[in-house]
Amino acid sequence: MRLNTSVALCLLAAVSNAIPTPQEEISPADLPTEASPVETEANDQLAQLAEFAAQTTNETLAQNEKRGGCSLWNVSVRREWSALSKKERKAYTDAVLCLQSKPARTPSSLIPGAKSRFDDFVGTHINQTNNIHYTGTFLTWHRYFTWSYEQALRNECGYTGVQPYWDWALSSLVGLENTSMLDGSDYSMSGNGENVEKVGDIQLGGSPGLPALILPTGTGGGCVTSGPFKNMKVNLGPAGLALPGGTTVANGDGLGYNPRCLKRDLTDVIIRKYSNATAIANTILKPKDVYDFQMTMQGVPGSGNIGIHGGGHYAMGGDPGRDVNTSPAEPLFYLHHAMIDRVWWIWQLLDKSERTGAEGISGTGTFLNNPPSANTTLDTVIDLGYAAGPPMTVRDLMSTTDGPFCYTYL
Ligand SMILES: *[C@@H]1O[C@H](CO)[C@@H](O)[C@H](O)[C@H]1NC(C)=O
Ligand SMILES: *[C@@H]1O[C@H](CO)[C@@H](O)[C@H](O)[C@H]1NC(C)=O
Ligand SMILES: *[C@@H]1O[C@H](CO)[C@@H](O)[C@H](O)[C@H]1NC(C)=O
Ligand SMILES: *[C@@H]1O[C@H](CO)[C@@H](O)[C@H](O)[C@H]1NC(C)=O
Ligand SMILES: *[C@@H]1O[C@H](CO)[C@@H](O)[C@H](O)[C@H]1NC(C)=O
Ligand SMILES: *[C@@H]1O[C@H](CO)[C@@H](O)[C@H](O)[C@H]1NC(C)=O
Ligand SMILES: [Cu+2]
Repeated sequence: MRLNTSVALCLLAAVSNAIPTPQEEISPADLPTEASPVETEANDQLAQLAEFAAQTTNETLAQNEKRGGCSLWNVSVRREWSALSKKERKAYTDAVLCLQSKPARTPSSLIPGAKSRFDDFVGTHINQTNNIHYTGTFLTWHRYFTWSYEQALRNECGYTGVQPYWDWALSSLVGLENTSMLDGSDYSMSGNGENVEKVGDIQLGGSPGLPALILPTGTGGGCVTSGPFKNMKVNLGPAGLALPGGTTVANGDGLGYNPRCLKRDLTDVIIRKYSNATAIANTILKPKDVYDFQMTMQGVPGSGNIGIHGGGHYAMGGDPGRDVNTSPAEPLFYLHHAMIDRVWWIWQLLDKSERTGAEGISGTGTFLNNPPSANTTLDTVIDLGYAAGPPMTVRDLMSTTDGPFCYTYL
């Protein structure tokens, strides 16, 4: 039987009632061009920029659907920790604990300290540290790494949610320990470390010839004693751990077995100074090419600014929070890098064709090109070793929806 017109119209009306009223379309002309120095205003600007990125991504998804690819119906939407329900938060930390309980795939002859699937990721990062920071692969490598970790949680530990991110602007506004992510409850990512005596500041040596950068210590410094990760063991490292008093320690190459507690030294001063809403908005709005963008984000050596990337890492503090090589042994690493990826995603979508193609890559395969190495190109291969596979070209990792990935951000 054919639907008669009035029934069809009626159904249509019912359907359109069920769809939330679409938000006002944002045109590029409406977007801010300069970050507001007022944090709350900059935070609103960020919301608008993210909305624009989501809108642009969704237009692509609607086109992809016709081609049978990643679509509005199956795209995963990554959200801020505070936007998850308690149940969703617990499901996430349970999956992380599960990954820490699964046997490693890395042969112990290669990385003796890798004892779990979680450690496979840490070991890969330690092994490649000098080839993935201040390189042409920084953004794509960490995008693929974070995505692979999310897939491991889903495929190996029964997690059905998506990778949450850490909005630093929120921490800057309310204080780290006042966020649901770090309040130490059973539904958090655990809280601060025990408050222990700390003598002296943190000094980052930087490259030879550059002045040391001084960072204050925070309100913890000892073992994490609350929340899901209170019994967690950090197995690998340290490989380049900055300690109060200006020293840096390493346990050989950091690949040996060295079980110890997870330490944190939450430092509001650092998140406020380097990763506030104005700093994030500036990182998105000022750089017009990817060289500038990734340098601003990681901090221009010698500038005295560690960038929004350094801000998140050093605000966690502790061990391995302050260890460039071993930092993925801190479960917060993946929420931090999801935010790095989100900021990049927002920046990319301000000029999609340019910034997801060859023009969106700059740099070589070595830390500040030292020692000199070949330029990174769309054909450069990224290999996550025993953590995950398969090796992928940079080309495949430039978009969160047009290649093998299928995710977006709220
Ligand atoms: C984009 O699509 C996702 C997934 O369907 C949806 O959750 C989100 O609200 C959409 N955002 C915009 C700005 O349309
Ligand atoms: C989404 O659905 C499309 C079409 O069915 C499929 O090609 C694609 O692999 C799916 N992506 C994910 C992540 O499920
Ligand atoms: C955390 O919240 C409390 C209560 O609102 C407030 O007194 C405190 O200053 C906040 N901490 C920070 C670091 O902002
Ligand atoms: C916010 O970040 C910028 C850039 O790092 C910095 O110059 C400014 O002082 C920060 N704001 C506050 C309130 O610390
Ligand atoms: C590598 O990139 C730099 C900077 O963009 C450029 O000047 C140089 O010519 C490139 N080298 C090669 C071999 O393509
Ligand atoms: C470490 O990296 C090198 C290449 O940079 C690779 O050949 C080697 O297999 C890696 N080792 C592990 C344990 O992943
Ligand atoms: Cu890294």
